[in-house]
Amino acid sequence: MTVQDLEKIFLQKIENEIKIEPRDWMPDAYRKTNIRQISQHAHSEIVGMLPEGNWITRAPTLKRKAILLAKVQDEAGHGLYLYSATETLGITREETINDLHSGRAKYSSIFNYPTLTWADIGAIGWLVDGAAIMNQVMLTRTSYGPYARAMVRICKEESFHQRQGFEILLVLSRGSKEQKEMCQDAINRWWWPALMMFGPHDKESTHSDQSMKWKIKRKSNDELRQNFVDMIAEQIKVLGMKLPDEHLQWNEEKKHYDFGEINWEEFWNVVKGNGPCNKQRLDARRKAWEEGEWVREAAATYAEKRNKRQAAA
Ligand code: BYC
Repeated sequence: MTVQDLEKIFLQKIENEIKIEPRDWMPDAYRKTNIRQISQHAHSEIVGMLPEGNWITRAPTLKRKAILLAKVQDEAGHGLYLYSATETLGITREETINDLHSGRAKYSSIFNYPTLTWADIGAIGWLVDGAAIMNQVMLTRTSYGPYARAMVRICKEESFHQRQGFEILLVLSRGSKEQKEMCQDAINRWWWPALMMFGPHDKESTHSDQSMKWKIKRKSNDELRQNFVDMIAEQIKVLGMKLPDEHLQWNEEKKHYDFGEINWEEFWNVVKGNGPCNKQRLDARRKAWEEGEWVREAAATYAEKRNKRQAAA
């Protein structure tokens, strides 16, 4: 079969909503785009554990601590499914992780902001996990099978995360004057970075056109961002708080909320490594990798010995 024939079969599968599986022929660029996106997603899950992990020892009650601990562990699980999905595309875990540590691979800009108060844990759950779900629900229908299947479970867990975040803010919003202020302050600081999670405007997005054709992405960056604004603009009414955007207003004609412009200079600055916590996050990941060396060695030695024992038996 010629490459043209193989490509035709591949495109027919995409057209007919048949998932592409690891052993199927796929264009090199499709493989590369998936490796890029899935591994960056995996890195985001793992780096995303850091700002929240920062509050495990300071959660206000034992119950809150247990919930936060479970949530952070869920993120590790998400990283695991996603690194495994990346491996099905023919790249090793070591290579993807090296790309993160060397700064070659990106992770979501959002995790380069600090968590200053307990209300930030609420804002992350509500806004950051909320934005993540908005994006990831469409990814349950992405064309690469292992990625789509990983997303189904991840979305279920993320929706629990979002509710726990909203509940933290709901309690604070009904609390003392100081608690209300803390709640508003966290919303003020996380709102714009959460909107940045969806990536550049469609017209500036390098990969969108091709990714939409291959059905890796099903909705555009701007479309998802608009859906998110529409959802949060309603939910914030329950909290009795305000979103920090004077342009936010219901547009009856468009049946959407209008909203202000993102500070793109800030976005690209953070993406390029100059956000408030970029260095701290990468240093923490590199340290964890170095300190985990003995665990990887022990596991590999155990597996090798067990294989030899089984072969001899
Ligand atoms: N941060 O052509 P574009 C989570 C990069 S959190 C950093 O539109 P694409 C979690 C982009 O990579 C969320 N970089 O790209 C929640 C590209 O650069 P490269 C993680 C960004 O891929 C709570 C360039 O800008 N979710 O899971 O078509 C706790 C041009 O962009 C960002 C995912 O990763 C950004 N915000 O669309 C713990 C979802 N935005 O790669 C964890 C999967 C853009 O050419 N990913 N860039 O060097 C996606 O859906 C897509 O990759 C994006 C971007 C929508 C993010």
